[in-house]
Amino acid sequence: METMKLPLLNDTKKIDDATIQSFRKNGHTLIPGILSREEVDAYRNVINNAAYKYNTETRAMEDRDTYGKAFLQIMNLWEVDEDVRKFTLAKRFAKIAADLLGVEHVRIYHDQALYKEAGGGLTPWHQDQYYWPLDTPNTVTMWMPLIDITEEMGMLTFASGTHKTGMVDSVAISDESEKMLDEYVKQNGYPVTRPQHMNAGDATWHYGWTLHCAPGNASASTREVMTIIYFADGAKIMTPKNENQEADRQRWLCGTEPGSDAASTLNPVVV
Ligand SMILES: O=C(O)CCC(=O)C(=O)O
Repeated sequence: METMKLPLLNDTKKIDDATIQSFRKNGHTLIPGILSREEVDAYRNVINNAAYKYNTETRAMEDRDTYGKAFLQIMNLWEVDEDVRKFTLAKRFAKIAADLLGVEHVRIYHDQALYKEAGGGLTPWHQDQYYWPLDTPNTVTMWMPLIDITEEMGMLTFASGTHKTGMVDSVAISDESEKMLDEYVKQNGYPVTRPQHMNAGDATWHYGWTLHCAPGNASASTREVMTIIYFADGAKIMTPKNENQEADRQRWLCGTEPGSDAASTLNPVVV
């Protein structure tokens, strides 16, 4: 029944050239109003149901490490929930990803719901692509709040221009990455910026190499965010550089051999 009522997101929205240029220069951009209020409300319901159904975190906040305190992380809901599938495989989002990257076709890497609970901790500085055994820098994450959010709910925060360097340090998201990469950002004078406010259905977009972090959630509400990671079609799988990349190769690329196209059944072309 629910399925019948969901708005389909298979039309496309044109992104202006200034937004594309700013994304490529700074490594991130904010695009407002990708979903209407009605659309985001419908998918918020769907994503919330799936996220809480598949969440496996049960520890009290004080018993978690820094990564665990940062958010509930519920991954690849499109694989297990046919309504979330309509969101993650939506052409409206994928076409924006392709236009930002300047490519014809993009594939899905994975989706993840990132719910920063009330009182949840900071998200340490990190680079997403440290985790990904992909041979292209043409990767992008869409980060979309499902409710209106302010800075103090854990707004995503970027160090502009950091995507141009590739891997800064071989460090996973942790207290260590927070310390090392914070120093790196300060020492190199990268501008640090975040939106003050985002409406539900707006989204930020960042390259896989863009350094980013988020403050803790000082509000009384959970910061409900859904993310989708895309990469340019034609990318190949690299020999994993660390054990996290090997785990990703197994999980998100179905164990496909290094040197092959990154094109497993979990990586459909979406546009
Ligand atoms: O939601 C957050 O706090 C962090 C998000 C993030 O690191 C990402 O989407 O790449």
